[in-house]
Amino acid sequence: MKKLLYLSFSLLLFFSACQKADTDLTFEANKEMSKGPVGKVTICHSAGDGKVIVIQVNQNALAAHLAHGDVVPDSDGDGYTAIGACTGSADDCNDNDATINPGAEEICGDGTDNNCNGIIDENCGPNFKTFNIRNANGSIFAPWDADIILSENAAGDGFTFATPRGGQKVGYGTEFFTGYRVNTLESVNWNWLSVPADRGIIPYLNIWVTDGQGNLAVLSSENNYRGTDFGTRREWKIFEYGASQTDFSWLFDGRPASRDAAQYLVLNGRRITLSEISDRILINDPRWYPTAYVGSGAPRGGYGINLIWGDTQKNFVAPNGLQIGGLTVKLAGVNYSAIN
Ligand SMILES: [Ca+2]
Ligand SMILES: [Ca+2]
Ligand SMILES: [Ca+2]
Ligand SMILES: [Ca+2]
Repeated sequence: MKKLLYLSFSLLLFFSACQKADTDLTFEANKEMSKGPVGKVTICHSAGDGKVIVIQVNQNALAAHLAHGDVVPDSDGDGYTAIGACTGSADDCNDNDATINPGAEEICGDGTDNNCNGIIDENCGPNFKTFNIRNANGSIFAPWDADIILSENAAGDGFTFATPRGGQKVGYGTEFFTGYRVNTLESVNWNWLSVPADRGIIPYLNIWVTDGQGNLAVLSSENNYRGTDFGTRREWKIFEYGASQTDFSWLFDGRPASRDAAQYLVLNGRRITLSEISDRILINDPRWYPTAYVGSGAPRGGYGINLIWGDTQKNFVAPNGLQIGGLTVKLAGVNYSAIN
């Protein structure tokens, strides 16, 4: 009995010293109260000698224990205990978010390691696909010229294009980024595997965009944008625009914008960067676009971001045509590798 009295007194002192638990801890305690078993919470208790032991405490004592440095091993209640926890699975890489744990599915494009395997957005690369745009005779319909060589590589991160004639046009596009803010697009990069004789030519970059209010356009880069920073690059042309033929203020929350004689998009007298475009402007699915506004040289299909080769024969007549691999797109700080 004497021993029990001593223990009770010690516990009283212990908890008296912890009465000023903050509201967060009280919230934690309340959250833990809602879990079973009734009235008890499992914690990793710091024994004071460097050791940590698993104990169960009453819920109304939890806040005091937390204030002393004890921890709830599964603080978000998703069934997985925190990495380094004294009990349980000890593999929850974010124990403050119940949607993140080793049993969760990886969510693409959120920049988060949802399934705690140490890799952010694995198997989430954009699936680019090859497609034909135009024959040498200007037709935009199949059958395509039989002498066009167009094939994607096995890894799905690049393709080969070759042709003996001018006028033809092909593309490599993805719908993966549809719905993303265009001003978060940072760069597009790849490895040259075969370069035509005219090294100045690179595939055009076309980005379909909309404000969701009926305004549509294609933003395009035709010079050497490969690997450059779209947040500072000021060479963005505008094409295939719809109802608005001259006024591009919709891209900039009403600020006056226009297209200059060289087809570049201009804001307040200066060529724009992608980062200057309004948060409201999203990468778009071209299938929304009225056919009347789309020229015969524009990419079709459901590909909001496209790399376009074509027009001029000399661009593609190197012995192996033009080949790229290792295509990547960086958006909102995440580097996406193209995959199949
Ligand atoms: Ca957890
Ligand atoms: Ca978690
Ligand atoms: Ca992951
Ligand atoms: Ca993710």
